[in-house]
Amino acid sequence: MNFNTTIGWIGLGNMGVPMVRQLLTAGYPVTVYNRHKEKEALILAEGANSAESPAAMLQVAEVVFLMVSDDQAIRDLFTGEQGLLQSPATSKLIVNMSTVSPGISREMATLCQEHKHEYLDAPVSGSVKQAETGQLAIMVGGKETAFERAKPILEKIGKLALHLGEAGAGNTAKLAMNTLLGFQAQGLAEAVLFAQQRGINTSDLLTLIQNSALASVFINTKGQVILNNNYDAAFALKLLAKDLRLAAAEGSATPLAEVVNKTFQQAEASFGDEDVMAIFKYLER
Ligand code: NA7
Repeated sequence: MNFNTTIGWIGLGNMGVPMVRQLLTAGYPVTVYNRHKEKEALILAEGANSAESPAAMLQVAEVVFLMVSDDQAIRDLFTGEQGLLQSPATSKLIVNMSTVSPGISREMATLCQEHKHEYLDAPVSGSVKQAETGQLAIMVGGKETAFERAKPILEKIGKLALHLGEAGAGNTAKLAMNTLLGFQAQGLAEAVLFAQQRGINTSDLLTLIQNSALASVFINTKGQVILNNNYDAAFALKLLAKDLRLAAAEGSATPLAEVVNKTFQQAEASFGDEDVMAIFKYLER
């Protein structure tokens, strides 16, 4: 891969736009596609080109990335009318960075192989801030040869790109990470509530935690969310609820995962658009 490699990018949401910016800044030619075309205007003004459809994109791009919402979006974009696999092109590399189920990645990897393309799942850890600074951590599933092909580009988007195994391994790792994120969010909420109900000041409790072996960037950041009573979504609760559902659908849930999944599913109706830490407001009611 060199800087003449034409990159295709599907999905210009909150994450997609800053990730494309990193690639433009690195000097790659980028062709974009978004279902609602009006969202393309911003990034076209910054030097990207537009493709009429995913199939048309595969005619011009050697490597295509996807950053979209869910399994259904992936299915539509690969197999729908004018989808990627409707193109007669071969030998392309398709990198799915969306947080989706390991199952759909295995399915798309098989379809890609039938169409003589390579497929990687490469979901990310980190949010918009990390996307804006190229500091995402990228977990990758798929063939080693495909990973080596994608690596120079992934390194422009993230600080780490780690190959974990066959197709679906990246998605599995992402679900493991977000399961832990759910535990930590609910754990912090419950510790603050326990202390508050017994007269301990929240700010004092957080200071104690940050000066103990439990200190972490996560607790520091999310502790501030509770203290400032500002639940604007850095990572929306409904997205974590989606990931916990995907993890549960993998079967053989462990005891804590079952409880935390249940709590987030119940909280989603009232607090879905707020930050994950709004789990505190749900438990406080
Ligand atoms: P956003 O900002 O909600 O953006 C979602 C993107 O997915 C956006 O480009 C959508 O296109 C696209 N989308 C959703 N459904 C479809 C279908 N059916 N077909 C085509 N395109 C679709 O999400 P983020 O950028 O924050 O996050 C993306 C991923 O990272 C996600 O997996 C998270 O869990 C983590 P639209 O603009 O609506 O036309």
